[in-house]
Amino acid sequence: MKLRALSPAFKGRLHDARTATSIGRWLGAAFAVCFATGLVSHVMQHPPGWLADSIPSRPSWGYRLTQGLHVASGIAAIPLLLAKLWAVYPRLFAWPPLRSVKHGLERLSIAVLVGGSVFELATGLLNTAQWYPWPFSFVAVHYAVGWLVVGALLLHLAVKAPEIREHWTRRSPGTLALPALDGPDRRSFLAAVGAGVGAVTLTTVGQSFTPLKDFLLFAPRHPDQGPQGLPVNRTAAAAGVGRVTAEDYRLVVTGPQPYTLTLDELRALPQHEVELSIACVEGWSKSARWTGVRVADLLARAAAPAHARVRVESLEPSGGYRVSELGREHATDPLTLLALRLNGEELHPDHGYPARLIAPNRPGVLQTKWVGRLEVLA
Ligand SMILES: Nc1nc2c(c(=O)[nH]1)N[C@H]1C(S)=C(S)[C@@H](COP(=O)(O)O)O[C@H]1N2
Ligand SMILES: [Mo]
Repeated sequence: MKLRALSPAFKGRLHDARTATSIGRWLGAAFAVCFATGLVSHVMQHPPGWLADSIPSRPSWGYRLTQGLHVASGIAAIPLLLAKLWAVYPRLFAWPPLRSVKHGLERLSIAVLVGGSVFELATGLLNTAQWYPWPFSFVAVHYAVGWLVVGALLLHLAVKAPEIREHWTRRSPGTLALPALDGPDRRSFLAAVGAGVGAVTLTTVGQSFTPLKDFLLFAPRHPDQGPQGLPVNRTAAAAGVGRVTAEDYRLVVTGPQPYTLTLDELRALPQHEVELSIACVEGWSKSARWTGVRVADLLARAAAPAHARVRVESLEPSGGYRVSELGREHATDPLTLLALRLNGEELHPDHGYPARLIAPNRPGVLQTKWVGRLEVLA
C-alpha cells in the first residue's frame, strides 16, 4: 500500500490508448519499412549461396532507394519511439505489477520490444556516423535483434488488437462521438510529433536524396564533400594502399584462359561510360559518371563460362571489404564496369585508383576499390 502511494497518478488524453494507437501506427509503419529494407540490404550484402546468382542488377537505382528508405525510416522512428514511450510510460507503474502469468509474459515481451527497438535505432544511428563503440559485429547483431524486435512487435500487436481496433479511427461507428475525445491537447501533441519527424527527416535525408542536400544538418557525409565531388568512407591511406603507379599496376584475370593487363592495355580496351551511384549502407549515396572497361568483356576474354560468378579482389592488404563477389546478373550486366575514370577524370587514389568496380543496384561496400584481380569462379 505504501508503494502504491509512491507511484504517480496519470490522467489525461496524452497517456491514453488513443494517443498510443495514433503514434503506434506511424511507428509501426516506420518499423515495417525499416525491417523490409533492412532485409533487402542484408540479403544483397550477404546473399546465401543459392540466391547469389539471382540478385538482380536492375533497377540500377534499387539499392540506393531501399537503403535510403532504411536509414530515413530508422531516423524517423526515433522521435516516434520517444513519443510513444512517453505516451505509455505510466503503464510502467501499473499496480499490481504482476496480475497473472499471462500479464507477466506480456510485460516481458514489452521489455524485449522496447529494449530491442532502442538498441536497433541507437546502433543504426551510430553506424551512419561510422562510430562503433561496441565490442560486437554490427551487421550480425543489428540483423539478429531486428528479427527479435519484429517478433516482439507482432506479439504486441496481437495482444493489443482489441484496443488498437477500438482506437484506430477517430470515431468508430457505433461509439458515441465525444467531441472532447480529440481535444486540442492531443492534436497539438500529435502535430508536434509530426513536426519532429519532419524536421529530423528534412535535415538528414539529403545524404541520399540529393535534391534536399542543402537542408543537411546532421549527416556525417555530405554528398558533395570528397575528392571529385564524391564522399569517401575509407581513404587509400587508411586502407594501407600505397601509391600505385601506372608502371607497376597489373590486373590479373583468372579463368579458363588467364591473362594479365597493364594499365595502358586496360585503357586501350573499349571504354564505356555509365551513370551509377555509390549507395553506402551507412546512408549516403551519390550518383556519378564512370568510365571504364565492361567486366563482361574482361570475362569473355578469359573465356569464362556464361554462368560464371566472379571474385573481385583489391590491392588493399587487409580489411573487411577488400574482396567482393559478382553474381551472374551483375557479372553479365553491361553497366558493370572496371572503372578507370570518375566524372571525366582519372580516379582519385581515395576512389580506387587505378581501377575500381562499379555495378548497378549494389551496396557501396561491394563496389571494390583498387581492384588488382578478377577471379572466375567455377
Ligand atoms: N578495397 C576496398 N573497397 C571499398 C571499400 C574498402 O574499404 N576497401 N569501402 C567500400 C565502401 S563501404 C563504400 S561506401 C565505397 C565508397 O566508395 P568511394 O570512397 O569511392 O565513394 O567503396 C567501397 N569499396
Ligand atoms: Mo559503405
